[in-house]
This record gives sequence, structure tokens and C-alpha cells, in this order.
Amino acid sequence: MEQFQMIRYLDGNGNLLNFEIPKALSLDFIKELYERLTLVRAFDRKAISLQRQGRLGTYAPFEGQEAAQVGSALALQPNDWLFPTYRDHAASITFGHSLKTILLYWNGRVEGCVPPEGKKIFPPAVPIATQLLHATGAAMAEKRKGTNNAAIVYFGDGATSEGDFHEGLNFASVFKAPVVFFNQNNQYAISVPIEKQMNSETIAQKSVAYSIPGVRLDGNDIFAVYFETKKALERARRGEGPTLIEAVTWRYGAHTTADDPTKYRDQNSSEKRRENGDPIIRLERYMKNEGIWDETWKEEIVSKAGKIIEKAIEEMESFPEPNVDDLFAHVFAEPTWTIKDQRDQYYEFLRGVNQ
Ligand SMILES: Cc1ncc(C[n+]2csc(CCOP(=O)(O)OP(=O)(O)O)c2C)c(N)n1
Ligand SMILES: [Mg+2]
Repeated sequence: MEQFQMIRYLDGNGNLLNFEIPKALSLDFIKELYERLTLVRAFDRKAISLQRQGRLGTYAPFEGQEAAQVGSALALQPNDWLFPTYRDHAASITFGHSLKTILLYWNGRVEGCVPPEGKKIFPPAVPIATQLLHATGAAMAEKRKGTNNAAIVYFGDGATSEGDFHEGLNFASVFKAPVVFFNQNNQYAISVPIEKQMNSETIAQKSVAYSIPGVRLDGNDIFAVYFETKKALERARRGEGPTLIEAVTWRYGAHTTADDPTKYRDQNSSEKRRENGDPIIRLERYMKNEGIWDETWKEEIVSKAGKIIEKAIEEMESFPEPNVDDLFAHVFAEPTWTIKDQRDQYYEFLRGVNQ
């Protein structure tokens, strides 16, 4: 697709390509990017390890997708909305969620859905693509209220085959809602590779049907992600409506800890992608090329990340025991008779177990 060439600011060797790089690229900012990427990757690996030790429930890893999530979330303003899926903890953390909250979520705790005071972060959407409608609605509401706030919504390649994707884009286009549709094309929907899922060559081209801009970028290039998302958000704030961004990326690991990817793909070739595609290695190469790399600093931030993660685990593990009512309390504003019935049955079951 001529029209949807992949946008890159940095090549695999960390060289800047022919793009005007805005002034925001200060040394501090570049270091912040690297530090954030390092933290979320270490967190992701630790979460898998906790799940394997029986200290965390099923977990959805995002290793490989860090630049797409961190770069896009950093482009937001504090009063914007963020609608994540079950794989977008790096985006949520970057926008303000604590690591403890993310861990509580994966231990099935309702407290894991509560954003910090004043932050508009939705609970992760597990039903695929439903969040595109929520984000469009929130953005339409902001527009009606006359604010300057925008929304970003994350979703995968598989989600673009759902009706909700099309409904969301159509509504947002018609009502010029200030929303950025941020697709992470990690090329798999569980075990289904993208070529078995759709005949479209790109996801960005799906924007044509709704007469909105479509941007295809290298999702492992944090500069491209950050600056292109920023542009889309600015466009939204100017009242020009939504943008569809396709960030092409890759998940190295399993769909979730309940999945065995070796059953449907060659995990050795997945690992080989690190050589030229890895978002963190690429930024590190850029910093080395620019002469701004400092090995001692790297050791410091790795050790700092480890401490932050250990503290979050301690907080999660010392959290008070859950209240059984939480399971039933948040389904509807007022519980229906079916929910009440299930709650009673569950209490009866617990009485039997405890006898
Ligand atoms: C409506 C709905 N249908 C099916 C599922 C089961 N399911 C969970 S994840 C997933 C694949 C989603 O793939 P993609 O949108 O590419 O996101 P990724 O997991 O790759 O981040 C499916 C089909 C679901 N959660 N919701
Ligand atoms: Mg996918």
C-alpha cells in the first residue's frame, strides 16, 4: 500500500532517518524514555516469574511492545483518557498507574482497576474491541463539554476484525471525536497470525473507509511512536477528529501465561527479532551513536527498577484479604436477582468448605 508506508525515525542500528526531529529530544527526555522502557520490561519479566511461582494469577505479557506503549502514553496530557486492554500495562504505568495496582489486577482484585486520584484510566478491556466504543463516547462527551481533553484507546490486530472496531471508528469520524485509535499490530491474535485473519495488507488502510487519517509506523521505534501520537492528539484537540495509528510490533512471548506459543510458531525465530527489531536495543544503539551512553547510569537505573518492583510486590502481597462481596458488587449498580442468587450460593458453598 503506497499510501501507508511505514514511518520510521530510527533504524534498527539506532541511526536517525530523514525526519525533522523536534526539539523535545533533550538528553533528559531520551534518558527518561530509556529508563521507562527498562522499568516496564523488568516488571513484565517479574510478573511472569511471579505467576510461575503461584504468586500471581494468569498474566498477559507485553515484552517487545514497550516502545509502542510507553511512547504513546507519554504523548498524552494529564487530563486525557486512556483505555487499555489486558496487555497494555506499560501504557497504564506510564500514564500514572502504580505497579502495585497492576499486580493487584492480575491477582483478581477489584482494587486493581482503580486509577490514581484524578487520572482517567479505564479498567483493562478483556472483551475484544469493546473499549473503542467507550473511548469514542468519552471523547464525544469531552467535545460536548467544550474541554481540550482527548482519549487514546489501545487494541490489537485481532480487534480490527470485530464489529466494535468499525462502529467506534464510524461514530468518531462522524462526530469528529477527539480520540486516537492506537493499534498495536503484534501480528498475532492468540495463535492466529495476521495473514490468516485479514486480507488487508495494512491496518492503517482501514482508516480510508471512515475518511480519517491512517498512520502506519514502526511500533518498536519510540521516537516515531511518541511524535506521531503527539501529532494525532494535537489534531484531535484542534477539533479535527480521530486518527487511526497502526504501530507494527511483535510480542516475543506467549499470549498469556496460560498459552504455549511453541504449539503455533517457532519461538527461536521470535527471539531472533531482537537483533534488529528490539525497541530497547534500538534506543541504546542510538544513545551510543550519539555519544550519550553511560554504562554506570544504566546499572543504576536497572538496580533502581528492581527496587521499585520489589516494593510493589511487597505492597501487593501485604494487601488485606479480599471481600467476597467484591465479586458480585460491581456487576450492576443494583444487583439483579440472579446476582443475589449466585452470591447466596457462593456463601453457602464457603460455609461448607469451612466446616
Ligand atoms: C469478544 C471477544 N472474543 C474473543 C475473545 C478471546 N480472545 C482473547 S484475546 C484474543 C485475541 C486478541 O488479539 P489482538 O486483538 O491481536 O490482541 P493481542 O492479544 O495480540 O494484544 C481473543 C480472540 C475475547 N476476549 N473477547
Ligand atoms: Mg495481536
